[in-house]
Amino acid sequence: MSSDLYSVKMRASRKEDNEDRHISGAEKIVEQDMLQTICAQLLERAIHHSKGEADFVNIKVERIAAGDVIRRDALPVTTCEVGTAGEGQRKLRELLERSGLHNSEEILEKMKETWGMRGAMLLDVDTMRRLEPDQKRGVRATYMDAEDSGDDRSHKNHFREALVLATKVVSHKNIIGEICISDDPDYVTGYFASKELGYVRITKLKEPGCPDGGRIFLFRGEEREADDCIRYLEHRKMLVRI
Ligand code: PML
Ligand code: MG
Repeated sequence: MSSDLYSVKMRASRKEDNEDRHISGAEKIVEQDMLQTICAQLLERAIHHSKGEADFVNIKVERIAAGDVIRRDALPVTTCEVGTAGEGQRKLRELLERSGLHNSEEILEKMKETWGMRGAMLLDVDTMRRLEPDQKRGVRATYMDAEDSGDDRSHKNHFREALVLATKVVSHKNIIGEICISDDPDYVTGYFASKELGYVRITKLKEPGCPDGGRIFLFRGEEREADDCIRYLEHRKMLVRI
């Protein structure tokens, strides 16, 4: 019988002008014998971040039944090398068009509304309506991790974490793709992911030093299906084989 697992989540923030500014966040799903190590590593990561020092760190540990965890293979990965952010944006538009989204311009325009959100925008690609119950926060895809726990987890690996997230997100029947630009000022690589195209990295989607970024989950279906989709994104547990 397989033993239970633990979800560990960390978020760090700092008070600025009476508002909590998000500094970093991370999550893992691990076996009990790794708990202490993981908590220490996440704490280290919380207090040393390029966005500055945190004055509030929350580490949450929850036990989850092994039977509640879905396991999936990671999406196949390809990389698209581009020279400039403009070229990267054009590539992104092309991928949306290839996915049958002929309002790509309008969809990309929505990225301007994602800056500063803690979660992602859930966008109905046919009506262009935003489906998040709280539009300031957005929808948070959580409770997922890579399956191999032996790896070095001491610092953030943007790519691995994003591949895990994208694999979970696009596995839902109503999600036809995801667009992501990092909000980390030092990280300019972003991606488009979908069931058909896999995880397509684009090496430059913004200028270095730019703190803007965000995610859009592209939804297609009846609006009444959005609740189930949000429940899946925020609560179903998934381990991804990379
Ligand atoms: C983030 O965590 O800020 C988003 C990271 C995007 C990673 C893109 C990649 O390297 O494939
Ligand atoms: Mg980030």
